[in-house]
Amino acid sequence: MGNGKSGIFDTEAGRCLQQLARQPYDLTAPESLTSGGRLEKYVCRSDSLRLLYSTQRVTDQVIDALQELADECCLVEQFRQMRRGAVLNRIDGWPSENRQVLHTSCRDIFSSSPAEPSAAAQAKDNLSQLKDFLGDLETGRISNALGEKFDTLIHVGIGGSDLGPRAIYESLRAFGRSDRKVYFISNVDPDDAAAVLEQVNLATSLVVIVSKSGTTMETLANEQIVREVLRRADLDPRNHCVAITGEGSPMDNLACYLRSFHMYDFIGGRFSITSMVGMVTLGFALGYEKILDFLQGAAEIDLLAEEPDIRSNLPLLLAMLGVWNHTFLGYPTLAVLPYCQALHRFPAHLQQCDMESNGKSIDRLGRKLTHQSGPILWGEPGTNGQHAFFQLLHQGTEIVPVEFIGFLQSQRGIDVEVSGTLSQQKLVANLLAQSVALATGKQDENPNRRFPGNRPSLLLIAERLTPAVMGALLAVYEAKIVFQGFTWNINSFDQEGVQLGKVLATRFLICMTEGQKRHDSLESKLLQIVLEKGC
Ligand code: G6Q
Repeated sequence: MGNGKSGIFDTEAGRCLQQLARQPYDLTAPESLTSGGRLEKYVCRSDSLRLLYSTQRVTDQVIDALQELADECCLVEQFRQMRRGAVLNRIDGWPSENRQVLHTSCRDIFSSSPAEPSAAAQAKDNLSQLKDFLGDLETGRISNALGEKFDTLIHVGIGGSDLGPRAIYESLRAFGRSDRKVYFISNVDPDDAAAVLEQVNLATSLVVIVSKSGTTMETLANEQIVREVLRRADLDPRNHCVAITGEGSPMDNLACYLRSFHMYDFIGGRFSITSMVGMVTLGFALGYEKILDFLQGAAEIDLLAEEPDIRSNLPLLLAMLGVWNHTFLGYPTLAVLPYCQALHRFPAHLQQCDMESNGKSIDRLGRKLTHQSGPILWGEPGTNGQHAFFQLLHQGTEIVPVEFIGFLQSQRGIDVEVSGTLSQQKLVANLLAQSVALATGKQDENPNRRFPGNRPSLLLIAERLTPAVMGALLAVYEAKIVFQGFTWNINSFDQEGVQLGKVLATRFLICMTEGQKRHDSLESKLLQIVLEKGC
């Protein structure tokens, strides 16, 4: 916490919010949404997005207290320091990654005075290398052994080296080049690679291997599968494989790759989409100009996130509404529900970005937290979800705050009027209906048909999901996660919690390769039981 206090409840604003949380705004009262100009008042704007939050259980007093909490925790000041290169990825007094957090530099390329000039210069340099590479693919200067152009890209990576690039690629496919295809391989399940490799023309495929560490078991295994399949097709893997990796990593060896792009310690995997981790694949799919639009959208939000007024700072407001729901009203999960098919992988990306960042139990001094850290995040696109889990959202015993994301226009513009309305209108009508139904509920003498209401939601709305809007949406969520981590006083930028499983998996693999030498070990006993045939 910027003020050195250990817990959110030690702050004056925290105590005030605890009081206010005893009697949150009643969304089920008559005219609860329309009185006092609430619908019009509770709207926050960025250049391309609008956040509508009248369906949250908040009042002006709550928003004022959230502003005070943001100020007491120095959230905006810490965000400014982050963008300027402060070493925020650390636990004071304990060995930790001890790194800067500069994913924002990847898009700080439009201003003449970037927040951290050397990282921004590096980002510009990488982009110019990428521009040349894409140009060479276009002209055929880089081609396969037969001089044919590459028309397919296979992106191999996992976790942060997969989820974000995949989610953004899916979200912008409508803007993709029709002459190019992109596939992803991530899981160490050999069927994942096999399913992709059996449907591509390997001869015209580029394989982009993405691993910041260059040591990730799944990615190295998948790389070898792809290389072997290339060799079996009489193709030289070196002429097809591109590496995206950390400088000096075991993969940073140009002798094995057609081309290498670098990423840096100061960009965490789950925050790396706007680095070369995402840009090479997106540049191939969309073209260079569109990735610049995407980066510009993100850059605009990074600047907005430095605005101190919560009512004008959309990512800060989103973050603090989340803190209100989770920390003060006590709702343990959060559903992000895009009413947009193109965003079908976005909740999966946010699941990693949010839960790996804020799923922590100690503060930035290594002390046990005295409050909850991040919520469990989940989601699926609407309207599909309405025919699945919305029953629980409306009538279940668990209250789940919802963040709806919607667009007024479709991406592809192909739509037909059925029963007097377009499908896009049906989509938006459903989105609005769900938000109102969750808030106001419905009385009925039949208890089975009663909707309790008071289930908070908000709407993130834009005109159309373009590359620039997607960049903005991504940066909003990245900044939200960072602001919440600062509020909960945790280090959002490491992921020690994923290490233990990796170590144990290696022990099982050793057991598998060495046979059952150590018959008494847990690993050996469990393996024997699992591998027993015919069970
Ligand atoms: C993300 C995490 C993690 C990481 C993967 C892949 O923030 O660090 O999900 O991205 O484990 O790591 P590599 O890129 O090093 O292969």
